[in-house]
Amino acid sequence: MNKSVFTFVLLASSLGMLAVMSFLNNNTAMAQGYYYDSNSKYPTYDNKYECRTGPFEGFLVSSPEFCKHIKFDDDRKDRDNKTGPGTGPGTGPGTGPGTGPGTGPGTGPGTGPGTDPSSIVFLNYDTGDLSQWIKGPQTTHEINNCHEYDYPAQNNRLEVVPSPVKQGAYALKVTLTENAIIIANTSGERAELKYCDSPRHSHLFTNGEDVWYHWYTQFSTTDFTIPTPIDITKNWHVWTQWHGLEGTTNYGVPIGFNLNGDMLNLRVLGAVYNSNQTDEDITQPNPCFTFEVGKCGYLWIEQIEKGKWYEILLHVKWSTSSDGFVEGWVQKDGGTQIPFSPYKGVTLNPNGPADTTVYLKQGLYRNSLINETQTLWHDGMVVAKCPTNTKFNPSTNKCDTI
Ligand SMILES: [Ca+2]
Repeated sequence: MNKSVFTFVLLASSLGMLAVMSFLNNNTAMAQGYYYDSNSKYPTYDNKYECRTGPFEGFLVSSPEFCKHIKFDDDRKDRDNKTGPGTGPGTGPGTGPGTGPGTGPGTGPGTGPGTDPSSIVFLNYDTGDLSQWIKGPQTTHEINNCHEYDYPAQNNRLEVVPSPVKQGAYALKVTLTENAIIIANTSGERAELKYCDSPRHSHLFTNGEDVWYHWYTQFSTTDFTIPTPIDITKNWHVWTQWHGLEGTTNYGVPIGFNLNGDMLNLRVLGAVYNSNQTDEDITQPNPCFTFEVGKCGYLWIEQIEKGKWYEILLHVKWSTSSDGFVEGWVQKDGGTQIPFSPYKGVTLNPNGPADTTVYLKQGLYRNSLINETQTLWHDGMVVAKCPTNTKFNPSTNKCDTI
């Protein structure tokens, strides 16, 4: 019997209720670091701003101790937009036999928060707004919370639109104009959403969690300009990413969907760790530069095709050890389903503290050297945790038996 249930039973009984190629640029740390601009180490910045949210915003921003409050987000993963049965401490009546106060087993259904093995969270924009990603009130133009864009000027733009849509009634339109800006205290140009559990705290995926992600992305035929000359070493973009929260080891983005030049790709940074590199190397553009599927963490590389919906299913076991994995597929407008090159290994920082986690971001993030207007749409994001012996079925949005 699980401990919480046992505890419940004891409690219930006592009350008498029986019952997870090479491209190196001197200044733009592109390979590992599409995530940093030349003068900054983005993860550190990110961590700072993560750490300065909350009730003590503005104080002790670089203090590791201060960051500890973020852990509490781990306790919030069972909130909002979620379906599925709970298995945490129950509050229902027990049905087992009892032999008196404090000694009877119970089998009552759980209704409280806890280790929920099956949950489906919809981040599909069908509410007609950003409320599935952003929880509660948030100051417009305020960055480093649940969205990062320059709303007033409209050059870094996130909009919920009724067309084009792939799923449901609304989709997210993301635009960075030629005048997009580098939002203060971050690097590159961006318009991104973070999946948040509460007004200023990202949902954190943690060590050991097995999670499915499914969504659609389309790059505009008319309004997504690939900078020319095409240069995969400089013209980087990130359009969906899982960002490491723990910033002291510079692990950055363990998993990211990118556009380098005109090539879409999925990269798992854990593979770089597996090539015997050290933490410090990750911040330098030198450990691994082969732009080829199956090498350097690239699980998929394909020339961009604008005007089509890319459907993506990604299954990840978040882990700081060898039992982590990444698998899934991509499909364009109902065409051939292309499996990602399977990856096994660390998906979370293996050298960080026990609380190493990642959060989900979707939108568009690019090298600030890019001066083109670029529009894309994201739609239908679903985040699912399925019980053992089941898998997420995109067509039903349910965890179906294997
Ligand atoms: Ca939708």
